Amino acid sequence: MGTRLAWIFCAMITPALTLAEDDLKLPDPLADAQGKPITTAEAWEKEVRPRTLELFREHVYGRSPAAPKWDKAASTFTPLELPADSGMSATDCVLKFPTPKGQLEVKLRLVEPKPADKPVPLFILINNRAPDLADLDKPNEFWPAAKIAKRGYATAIVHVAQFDPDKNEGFKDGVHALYDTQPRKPDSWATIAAWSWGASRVIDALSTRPGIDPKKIAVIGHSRGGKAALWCGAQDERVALTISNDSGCTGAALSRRIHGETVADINKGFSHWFCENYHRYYNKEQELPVDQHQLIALLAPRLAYVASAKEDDWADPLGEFLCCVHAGPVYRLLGVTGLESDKMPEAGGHLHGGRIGYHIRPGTHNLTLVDWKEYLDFADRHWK
Ligand code: GTR
Repeated sequence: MGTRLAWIFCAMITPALTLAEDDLKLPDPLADAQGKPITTAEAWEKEVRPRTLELFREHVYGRSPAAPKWDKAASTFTPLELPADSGMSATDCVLKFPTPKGQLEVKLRLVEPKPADKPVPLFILINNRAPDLADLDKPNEFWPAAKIAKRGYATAIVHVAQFDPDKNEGFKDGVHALYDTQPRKPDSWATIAAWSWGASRVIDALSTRPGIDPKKIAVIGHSRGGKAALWCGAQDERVALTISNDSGCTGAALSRRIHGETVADINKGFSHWFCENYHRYYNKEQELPVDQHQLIALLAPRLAYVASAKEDDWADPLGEFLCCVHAGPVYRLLGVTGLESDKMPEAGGHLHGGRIGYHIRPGTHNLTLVDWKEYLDFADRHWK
């Protein structure tokens, strides 16, 4: 404990973070299978990136099935009535996908700015909270659709329960009922991976919509939804900007810091979120073949954003920041800057200049208007 406090103190006063590396013994994100650091973008793309993805599949999130073909003809898009001066249009979409055991139906609400003279970027929010956050008659901070539209962005909200209800019932419902075969394997996908896979199904459909710019699709999630957003962005390279809002343990926080929620805590509290293999690492973080900075590295050179809340100690804000710092070598190898600085901002501050954005907001665990403003500012800076 003493060492950890001393380390936090050092990290706060010095921009150099070599001590963190020594202390945490993080896996080198650029190491090949023999442990030797690679030096070319090609080796990253062909060798280390696929291997890193496989390690996360096998040991953490589990393996998801291949994408089904979106059934465009069977899907429906129903416009909602909104006041003419609302500055937006809204559409209820019901997407259909054939699966091995019947049809998957995905419902979502899409809000687009109006008028729009060219295709616009899209923010897909993975909603792990109440379904009525999608209700446009009840404006809320979690999905401030009208405000997002006013900034010139489209946004869609999709509820996680239709992919997999957030409960441990032995993987009998949601997409597991449509895909899984028994017995389950130690690396079978679980709930977080099902949500990530679901967000990719939304991209299947909305990336073909004429009003949407398919090169500017962001996937965002809060907390458990943020873990899902990161895993979605890691696997699905159509995601141009991946946003983790307070995702914490097995999201954007380094597991080896053992601060706040640990691998044992999360697996005991939510035994249905990750694959069975991940349960082998209770109090054995050092034995994990990957740590979460490598998940951010899988987003490189695409845009990534990690946000923390100052009082959200359970999610380990410093661990989330360091995760971004330690993804940096991969961004650099690919010729771009990850975080623009290794120095953690004070609460209220942000880093928007690099391909990895970061902010820490005063206050507690939540997705708020303050967070959304930061995300939209970051998107403006990199996309407009
Ligand atoms: C907590 C859990 C976190 C986080 C959070 C949430 O109870 O320990 O990992 O996901 O729930 O989703 O709000």
